[in-house]
Amino acid sequence: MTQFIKTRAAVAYAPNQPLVIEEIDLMPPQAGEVLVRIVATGVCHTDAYTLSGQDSEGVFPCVLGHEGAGIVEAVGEGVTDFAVGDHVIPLYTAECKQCKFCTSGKTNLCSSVRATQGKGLMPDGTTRFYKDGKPIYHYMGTSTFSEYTVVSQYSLAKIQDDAPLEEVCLLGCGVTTGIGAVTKTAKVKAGDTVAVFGLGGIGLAAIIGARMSKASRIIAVDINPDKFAKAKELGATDFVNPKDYDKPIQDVIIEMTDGGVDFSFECVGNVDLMRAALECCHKGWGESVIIGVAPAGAEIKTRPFQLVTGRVWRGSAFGGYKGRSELPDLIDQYQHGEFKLSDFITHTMPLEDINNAFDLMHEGKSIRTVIHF
Ligand code: NAD
Ligand code: AHE
Ligand code: ZN
Repeated sequence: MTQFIKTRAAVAYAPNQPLVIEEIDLMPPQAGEVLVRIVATGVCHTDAYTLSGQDSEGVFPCVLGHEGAGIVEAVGEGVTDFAVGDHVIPLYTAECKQCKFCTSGKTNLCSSVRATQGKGLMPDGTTRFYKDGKPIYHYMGTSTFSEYTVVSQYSLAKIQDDAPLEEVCLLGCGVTTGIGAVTKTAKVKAGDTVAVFGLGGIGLAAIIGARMSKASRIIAVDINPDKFAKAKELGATDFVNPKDYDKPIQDVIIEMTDGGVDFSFECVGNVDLMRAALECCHKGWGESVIIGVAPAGAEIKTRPFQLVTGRVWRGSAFGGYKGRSELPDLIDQYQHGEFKLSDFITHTMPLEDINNAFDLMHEGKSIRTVIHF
C-alpha cells in the first residue's frame, strides 16, 4: 500500500483555464528519483505557452513550473549523488553524463529522460502525482508549481547551501537561458554588436550576458516601451520600438549599425521576429540565435540567400548550460556580484495567487514573479 505524500499544488486541468490550487497526492520517489521540497519558483513565459494549449507536448491535467529551487527531502533506491538536506535546482534539461549527447562534448541536450519527459511522465512511464486516484501529469521533468515534487536524479543540480533559493530559482530557466545563449551558444566577444529582441526575463538576461562579454553595442528591441528602462539599467545602449517605424525592423537595425549586427537573439517566440532577427545580422558573419518558443505548427522562413551570404541561424536551449556540472559555477558568478537576480524579481506572491502571476505577465507588467511556498 503506497504511502502518498500530501502536497499543495497548482494544477492545470485544461488549456486556458485558471490553475486550481489544491492538495494532491504524491508518490514517494522510486528508484533513481528524488523528492524535493520546492521553496520558490519563478513563472516563465513557457509555462504560459503550455497553458495556452499551443505546446505540442502539453498534456493535461498537469503540474506546470520549471524554474524552481528547493531542498532534498528523500531519495529513491540507488540515488548516490543527492542526500536529504541538499539544496537543489530541478533541471528541464537533464544531464546524465552517460548518453551519446552528454558524452559528445557538443551539446547540453541529454537523451536520458527526454522522451518520457515530453509525455508528462517519469522515466518508468508512470506519474507520481494523483488526485482522487487519477494521474496528474508532470511537466518538463520538474513540476515546480507544487510544494513537493519528484524528479529524476538526472534532472537535478546540487547547488551551494548558502545561495538564496528565492533568488537562484531564476537560474532554473530564464536567467541561465539568456546569459548562456550569449556567452556559451553565441560566444559573443568584446567589441561585438548585439541586438536583443524581446525584453522579458530571457531578453534582459541576454543583455546581461552581452554586457559581461563586453559587447560594444547592445540594441534592445520591444513593442512595450515600459521595458526599456530596465534594459538600459542592465547595459543596453540603444532602444528600438518596432511600432515607431513604418519599415521592417531589420532595415532599421541595418541602418543603425552600418550593415547589421554581429549577433542577434530572438527572445519572444514569434516566427516573423525570428526572420527579422536573422536578417538584421551583418552579411558574411552575423549570427542569430533563436531562444523563443513558437506555437506548435509554426515555421520559420527567410530567403536562402540570407544564409548563402554568410548569416548563421542557430538555437539555444537552457543557454547551452549542462545543469549538473555547470550551474554551480554560474551561482559562483552570481555570488561574486557579476550579475544580480533581484533585478528580475518584480513581484513575489504565495502559491494561492499564482494565477495573478500569469495575468501580470500577459499584461506586460512583470519580468519575473517568484512564488513562495
Ligand atoms: P516574457 O513574456 O517575459 O517577455 C517577452 C517580451 O517580448 C515582452 O517584453 C514583450 O513585450 C516582448 N514582445 C512581444 N512581442 C514582441 C514583438 N513582436 N517584438 C518585440 N518584442 C515583443 O517572456 P520570457 O519569459 O522572457 O520568455 C521569452 C521567450 O523565450 C518565450 O517564447 C519562452 O517560451 C522562451 N524561452 C525559451 C527558453 C529556451 O531554453 N530556449 C528558455 C526560457 C524561455
Ligand atoms: N515542447 C515544445 C518545445 C518547448 C521548448 O523548446 N522548450 C525549450 C525550453 S523553454 C524553457 O522555458 C527547450 O529547452 N527545448 C529543448 C527541449 O529538449 O525541450 C514543443 O514545441 O514541442
Ligand atoms: Zn522557462
